Amino acid sequence: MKNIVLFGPPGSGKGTQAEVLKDKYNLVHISTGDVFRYNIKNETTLGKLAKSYMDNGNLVPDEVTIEMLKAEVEKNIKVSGFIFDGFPRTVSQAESLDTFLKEKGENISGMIALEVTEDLLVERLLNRGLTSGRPDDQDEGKIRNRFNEYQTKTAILEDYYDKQHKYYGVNGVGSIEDITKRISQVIDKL
Ligand code: B4P
Repeated sequence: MKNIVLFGPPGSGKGTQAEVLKDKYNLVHISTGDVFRYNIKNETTLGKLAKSYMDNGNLVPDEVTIEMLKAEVEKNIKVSGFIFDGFPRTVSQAESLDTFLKEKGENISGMIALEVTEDLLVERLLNRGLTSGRPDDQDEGKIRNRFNEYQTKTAILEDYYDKQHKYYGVNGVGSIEDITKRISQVIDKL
């Protein structure tokens, strides 16, 4: 199996690229952000809990997110691999994912990190906020808080995967097609 962690700060294009790559490589795309938003829309217990965190640009607590991720993987047995988009976002999530995959005789093939400057990210997210209806995209203060969460809890995961020789940085600025090509050059070698 090819199991890819698609990584990067908020708005770096993880979701955008995962949508293209899942078809190209026949992988199952799991976006924790999308699963949370689905639950919020349907007003489930999980959705009600996640909403207060997400609307303010905070991370949803690990214990909730990890269990949800495992359930999403279990729904898809006998596939050729996964693209994890927006997961892991903390060391605890990364460790849980490694343990969980190991129990299944699997592992992470590589982490592909999209690199984009913060000013461009703010511009992309505010732009999406004009049409997405997402409260976390409409307010620059909340967007900056998402970056703060990323810097304090998530960015460290680059070291986590680098130590396992699984870190691949990719320039995330340019056309969507060009970025897909850059990512594909990495995936093809995994
Ligand atoms: P997510 O839904 O994961 O998403 P994101 O960080 O907003 O964005 P992504 O990088 O996927 O960007 P996208 O392609 O959409 O997270 C939202 C929230 O969910 C978190 O803040 C947190 O509260 C919660 N959450 C999710 N996972 C969690 C976890 N594991 N633990 C705890 N909490 C969790 O692109 C953004 C915009 O840029 C789009 O408008 C797109 O069209 C545009 N764009 C993309 N590529 C472009 C390009 N090349 N050029 C120009 N524009 C581009």
